[in-house]
Formats: sequence, structure tokens, C-alpha cells
Amino acid sequence: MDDSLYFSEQHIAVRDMVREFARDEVAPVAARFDASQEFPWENIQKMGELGLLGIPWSEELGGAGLDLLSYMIAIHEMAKVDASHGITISAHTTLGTSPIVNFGTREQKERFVPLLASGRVLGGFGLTEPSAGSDAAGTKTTAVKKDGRYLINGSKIFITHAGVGEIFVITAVTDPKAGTKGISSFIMTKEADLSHRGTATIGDEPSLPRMAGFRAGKKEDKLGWRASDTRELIFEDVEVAEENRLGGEGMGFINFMQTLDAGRIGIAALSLGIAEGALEQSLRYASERKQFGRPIAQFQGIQFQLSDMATEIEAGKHLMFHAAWLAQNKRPFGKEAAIAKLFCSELAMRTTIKAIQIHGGYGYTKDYPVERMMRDAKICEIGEGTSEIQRVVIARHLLRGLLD
Ligand code: COS
Repeated sequence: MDDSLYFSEQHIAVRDMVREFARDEVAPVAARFDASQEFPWENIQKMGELGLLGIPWSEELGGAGLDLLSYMIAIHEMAKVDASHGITISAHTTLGTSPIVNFGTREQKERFVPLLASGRVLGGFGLTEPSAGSDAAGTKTTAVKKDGRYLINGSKIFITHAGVGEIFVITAVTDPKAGTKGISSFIMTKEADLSHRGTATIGDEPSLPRMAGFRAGKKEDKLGWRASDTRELIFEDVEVAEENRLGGEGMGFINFMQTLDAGRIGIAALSLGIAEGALEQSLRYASERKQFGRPIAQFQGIQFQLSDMATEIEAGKHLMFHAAWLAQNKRPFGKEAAIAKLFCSELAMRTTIKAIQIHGGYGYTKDYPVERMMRDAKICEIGEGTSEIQRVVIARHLLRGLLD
């Protein structure tokens, strides 16, 4: 895809800025953070300073005031080099911040969004629980109203930024008899785990209350996205003021479903980035690696693999940017987002496995980044809705009206 045909000068400037940052600051440390599983605080602070943690939000709210395509370009470009840095942009922006931008009151937006958009504070999204994975309505966390406050009890699992983040939007059941209409959402604040923060100064915002009883739990030891922080969130008798409820009572499920629709375009962009990164590595390796007296790129068997990788990536890019364009232009985009997420996450897996095969024995070692890319690709078929859930969502769109 010739970017210049579709992108404005501003899009190209965002792409080039992220490309340069990823090359200079992320590529040299990606393998080290993958191995140590530490959060790359210093790089994340720099990304905040570059405006990468608030790309689509208005300048009034402290954002960069750019469009959704710019945001997708940034995720895509970062993930070519490292998916953990890429998911930080996406989870913080779409999952952690967009519910407040989209469903918050003016006071909530003014209070929380500038902190998040500038990257001074990291945000996250608490939906998943042991009993509420693909069945997002299976939430057991409760919010019981008493004297104008809510008392929240329960826990969330697999939450990106649970340890390093301070502001979270979470779901809890406010009316157990009302099904999905009995789920509400809340903005909650806690202390961040600042170990390994190094010289970074973000993540310790004095104006945010640390809610008693709200804390992060066990950190996950993951296959991929290892430099991204994933933990439990635990709520023990946490008192939350009514002014922290996000949207009307009972609106939490629908608001979170809408948030996930948009999040899926981000995962498509991230998946494509991983796949393109793996293709770039494979092109370079195949041109240099010699067997039988010539570069392996001269063999058709390798050329066919490279061509298939490029063809799928090209198709995926059209799906992802089309879904982003629909969302940006306020058109319905739920089906297209699910299609893009499904196709791009699965092609990322196929592409990274091919990349390892092209690298042969070297691809199976940590001397080359393709094994990390394969591990990072796998979660794209699971997070923000599994491939199976995407197929359910797509089928529901296709059959809407036909089966009633
Ligand atoms: N946008 C707006 N509204 C939506 C919606 C969406 N994307 N999806 C569902 N809703 C609405 C429905 O229209 C329905 O409203 P009404 O009762 O007024 O008609 C309500 O929400 C309940 O929807 P539904 O009956 O479809 O809920 P289900 O329990 O059947 O769940 C799926 C639907 C499977 C689609 C949902 O549970 C889901 O997306 N699961 C995956 C969750 C996920 O991605 N988890 C990963 C999180 S990692 S960050």
C-alpha cells in the first residue's frame, strides 16, 4: 500500500516520528525488557512527551488533537518494532481513556483526561473476571449503593497496566436482577507500583486519591507482551463516590462493548505492525543468508513465503484502515472492526511462524526478534475478544434482522 496515496502530510509526519522513536529508543531495548518483564517506564515517559499517549483527544483535554487514523498509524508503526510498547499506547488510550472521553461528564473529563492524555498517569480498563471472559456479562464484582456512595467488592484479571496504572474504568453489578442492564461502570484511582521506574517521573500523581481497598494483585508471567504490565485488580470494600460513576446506572455493559468495538481496530493495527516487522526481518535475513551458494531469497520456496506474507498484510491494512475510517467518520463500524481484528490477528500468527521458518534454526533463538514477534502475536487472537468472539460478533451483524 502506497501510504502517500491515502495519508495526509500529518499522517506521514506521525508515522515518521514514531518510526524514528521506535528505531532509536525501542529497538535497542525491546529484547532486554522482554526478558526481564519490566515495564519500560523511561520510554513510556518519552512517548507521553511526544504526545503518543493522547493522540486522538482534543488539545483542550490535553491531547494531541489528531485523528483516529493518526492513532492507528502510531500503534502500527510502534508494533513493527515492539508490541509491548504498542499495546501500551492502545490499552492506555482506547481502553483506559476513551470511556471517560466518550461517556464521562464534563467534570470527569476535565479532572482525569489531561492527566492521561499527557502520559503523566497511566490508565486501564477492568472488565475481565474469572467468570467474565468471553461472557462479558458474567461480572461478579458488585457495587452496592449506600448513603450516596457505592461499596465495591470483587476482582478483575488480566488487566493491562494494573500495576503501573493509577486511573481505571471498571464494571460492577449494581442491580443483580437486571442482567446486562444491571452493570455499571466506575472511575477508580489507586497507587502505582513504581519499582523499576528508574529516572522516570510519571506514575505518581499527587492530585489523585488512593482509594482504600483498591490495589493490584498478582503479576502474570506471560508468553508475549512481556514488557507490558498485566495483573489482577482487587477491590475490598472500596468506597466510591457517586460522582465517580461513569455514565448512567446500568449503562456499563453497553459502554464497555462500544469501547471494545473501537479497541479491536487498535488490535488489528498492532497485529499488522507485528506482521510487517516480521516480514521486514525476513526480507533482510533472506537476502543475506546464503545456502547452496546463493542468498536464500533467490529460491522460489522462500519467495513464495515472502509473497504470501506481503499479500495478507496488504489485505489486512485495507481492512484495518477501512474500519478506522468508518469510526473516524462516525459511521457504524462494529462489524468491520471485528473483521479487521479477526483477519489481522490470525495473519500475524501465520506471518510470524513463516518468519521463523525462513530464519531456520536462528529464528528459534533469541538472536533474532522473530521468535518474540511470534509470542507477541498470539495474544492478538485472544485479547479484546477472542477470534471465536469476533466470529460471533460478525455473524450477529450478518444475521441481524434475518432471524427475528
Ligand atoms: N455496541 C453497543 N451495544 C451493544 C454491543 C455493542 N458492541 N454489544 C452488545 N450491545 C448491547 C445489545 O444491543 C444489548 O442491548 P439491548 O438489551 O438493549 O438490546 C445488550 O448490549 C446486551 O447484548 P447481548 O445480549 O448481545 O449480550 P451477550 O451477553 O449475548 O454478549 C458478546 C455479547 C458475546 C458479544 C459479548 O459478551 C462480548 O463481546 N464478549 C467478549 C468480551 C471481550 O471482548 N472480552 C475481552 C476483554 S479484554 S479488554
